[in-house]
Amino acid sequence: MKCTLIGAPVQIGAGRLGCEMGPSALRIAGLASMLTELGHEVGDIGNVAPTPLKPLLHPNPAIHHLPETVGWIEVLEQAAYRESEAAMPIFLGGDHALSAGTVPGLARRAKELGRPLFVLWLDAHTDFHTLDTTQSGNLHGTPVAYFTGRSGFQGYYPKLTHAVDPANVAMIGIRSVDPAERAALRETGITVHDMRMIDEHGVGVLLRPFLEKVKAANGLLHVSFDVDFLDPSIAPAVGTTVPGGATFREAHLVMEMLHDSGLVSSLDLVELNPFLDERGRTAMLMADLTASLMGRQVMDRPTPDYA
Ligand code: DIR
Ligand code: MN
Ligand code: MN
Ligand code: MN
Repeated sequence: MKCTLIGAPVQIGAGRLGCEMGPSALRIAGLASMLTELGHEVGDIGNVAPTPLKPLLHPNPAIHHLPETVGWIEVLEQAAYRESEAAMPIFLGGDHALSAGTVPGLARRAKELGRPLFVLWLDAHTDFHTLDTTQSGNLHGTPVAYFTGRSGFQGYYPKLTHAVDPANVAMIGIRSVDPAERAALRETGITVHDMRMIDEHGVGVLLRPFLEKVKAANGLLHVSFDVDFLDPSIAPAVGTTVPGGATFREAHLVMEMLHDSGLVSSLDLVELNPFLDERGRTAMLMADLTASLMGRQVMDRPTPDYA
């Protein structure tokens, strides 16, 4: 398959700096050559840069870097729309605010193809705040609310051309939800599989019906993969670690099932903060997981050496 790497060095959406180095670390971890070895045709358009800043002030005093975030959303919406025409775009983040750009761009593409867009959100967090409800003011906590069309962004984030139907969004790995997010999630059709459900049923059992739904609808599937989906013991390089995350095998199984489904049409790799990493081990794990998503089998996988 043809895939295109797109660096999105967004860091102002998170609470601490460092995600700007994420695209470099993922490239240095060897992502492109891993995908080439799997038989894919890999392009890399380098990093994109945000559109020029427009002054914007929101009444919520916690919010920081709103104009910068909007600049990233604008450029990434265009990049996602453009790059999804001829190849599978793989966005190298960058913090999760970038998905407020990539997902709407992919939704515009899906609409043009007459197919529904589905989103698999792999994260410890639901990122379901509006500009009014965020208490941290870290705008990486807002993309899902925005791209599913919740109100509370008008006049600030760009006007959405096509919202994603909340019934087409599934979240897996959830274990840190703010009260305002929880209340709002109850009102939507978003599927939330928290860690307790993974413990009890196994991640494969939870993922399979969602994949079947995408297939039955002839949908496109976007995967948004936040490093903190993973347990911090295997993935320390993220600013918002939460104990009790997905294990090495749970994460690989998700990727392997996604590959077997043949449904994935785009991918975000987000929240990697190389400043917090241990000699690149989280970057290498994210690259290896991407290789699983792109077809590497257990029996082919080199024994990892993340030490
Ligand atoms: C928290 C943390 N819900 C917030 N969100 C994070 O700041 O809104 N998302 N870390 O990835
Ligand atoms: Mn996130
Ligand atoms: Mn997260
Ligand atoms: Mn959040």
